[in-house]
Amino acid sequence: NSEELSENILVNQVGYKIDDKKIAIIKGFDKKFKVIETATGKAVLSKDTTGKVNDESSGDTVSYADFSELKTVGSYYISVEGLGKSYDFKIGDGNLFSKVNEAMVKALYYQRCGMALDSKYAGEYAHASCHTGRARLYGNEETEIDVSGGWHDAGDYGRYVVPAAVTAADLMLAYEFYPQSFENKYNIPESTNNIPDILDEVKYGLTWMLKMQDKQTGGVYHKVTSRNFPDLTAMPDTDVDELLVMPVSTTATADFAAVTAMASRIFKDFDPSFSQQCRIASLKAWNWLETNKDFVQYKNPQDVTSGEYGDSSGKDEKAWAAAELLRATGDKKYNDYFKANYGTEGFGLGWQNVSGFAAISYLFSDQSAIDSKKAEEIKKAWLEKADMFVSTAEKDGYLLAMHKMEYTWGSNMNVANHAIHLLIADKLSNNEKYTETAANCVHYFLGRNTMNQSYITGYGSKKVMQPHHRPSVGDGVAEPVPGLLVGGPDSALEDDVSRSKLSGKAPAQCYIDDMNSYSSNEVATYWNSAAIFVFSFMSSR
Ligand code: G3I
Ligand code: 9MR
Ligand code: ZN
Repeated sequence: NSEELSENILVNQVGYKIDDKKIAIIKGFDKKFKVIETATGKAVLSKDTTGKVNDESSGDTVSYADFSELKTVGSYYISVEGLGKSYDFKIGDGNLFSKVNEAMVKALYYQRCGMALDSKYAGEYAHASCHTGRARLYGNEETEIDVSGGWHDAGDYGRYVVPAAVTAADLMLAYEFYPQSFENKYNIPESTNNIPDILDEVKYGLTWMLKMQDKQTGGVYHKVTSRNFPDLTAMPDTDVDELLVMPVSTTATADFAAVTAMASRIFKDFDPSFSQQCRIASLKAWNWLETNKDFVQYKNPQDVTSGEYGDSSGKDEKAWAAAELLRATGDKKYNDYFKANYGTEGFGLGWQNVSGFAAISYLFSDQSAIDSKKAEEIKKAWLEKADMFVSTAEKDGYLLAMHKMEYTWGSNMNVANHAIHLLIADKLSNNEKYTETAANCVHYFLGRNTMNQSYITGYGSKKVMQPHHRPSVGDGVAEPVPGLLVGGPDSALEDDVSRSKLSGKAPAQCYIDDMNSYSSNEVATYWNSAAIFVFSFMSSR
């Protein structure tokens, strides 16, 4: 029966924009496909597939059903004789993606710590306030400080400065580059003020981060967590393990300096006093970096097993701080530091390598103190890397700028970060190849992948139902908290479920929708935020 659902016809299960390229990916090599209108069952297009690519990351041989010429708004599916049919999808405008984008921003509200989630905003995901007690400084029995607030990092309840800084940075950049995508309100407690909701969310995260700074030295504590991860069924408000504030690190302090400098600029008109507070905190953190030139590395002591977010270098973080402080203040000394210390170092946009954020800051700065020769060099390297991504995607079966080695823990962040790189490249040097390749990230997240799986909770036909996310496990609600992007395939198989169920699979297939598979199915704020940048682009046109 050709009308049975096929796992071999892969589409963006949400949809495609009217004027965009519209491609379904077919596992195997079938010559003919049809686009069927869902309501009538009538074929509106009948065509030959193209291409035949052996995809290294998935082990699949794929061909393409290109129906870009179909520009009628509606609901459809793809049908291939002998194979069956795809999930339904829509053809529509940017609204298709702005809904998902809003849910992803709202998901950060659901991650908030230190306040009750009222049912007025959180509906069935409401819970009482959590982690509001004072936390003890590790190794200092007497001192307890207030570090309440911020976002739960991921599926756990730890709050870590390094990934939170990246989350805030992604969100601010999304707002700066695509402000038109943030005109709607998301029903959060701050929705009635005059600040865009996405910036209210950023402020929530940064207000906590400001508390993580040691007022005396300006250094920033690495994290506040319990010693060990709580039980998977623990709700935020029932997790009452003792909270520990772990020591100051170079990476936390430099990321903090960068992101508070950025906020001082972005909040200048919206919230002058918050902007000023961020500026002062940033300068103080920089001062710590100047007086503590040797790298202070964070490592979990033996008795602490919560997340580490370790790093072996603070070079990229410090360069990012210098770039943001230069952009915020115009002070030439930051340019001197940046020029002397910044190589491009891979243009990372993740928690461990932040050199890409440094580049973006330097390239889009309007300060006269920047060195135009240095900026030209960086721009050239940025565009070369973008061209490399385009050519990788042209060879990839799923049209992604992903090498098979990049399906590591949080591979979906790699997918999104490559798209961000391409979108920034397009801002530097307009090129349709860049935006088209970036859009493939969204198609991949929403189901056009070898797993036929939408990786975002609440969206798509085959959507994630069992994320490694404590509130979703513990709340007794069948549907997980919506708008969360999971980590995605991890070929290193870093949990027991993956090891027992996925061994031998191709990298892009090392994914399982199982709540115990934290290495493939956990969520994290900085995966969401990276995707938010890309979805902001998709909803902006
Ligand atoms: O960087 C290497 C790369 O050089 C190598 O080629 C590749 C081969 O597998 O591995 C890469 O390292 C991986 C690294 O992530 C990439 O960033 C490691 O295998 C992998 O173990 C590591 O995973 C991190 C994980 O914590 C374990 O430390 C994730 O990035 C990070 O997102 C995740 O963060 C956790 C927090 O600790 C706790 N809270 C939840 C959060 C999300 O799962
Ligand atoms: O829930 C934890 C998750 O947030 C982390 O990313 C992951 C890796 O550090 O660890 C999870 O906790 C597991 C622990 O490491 C081992 N025992 C089972 C825990 C999950 O319930
Ligand atoms: Zn909490």
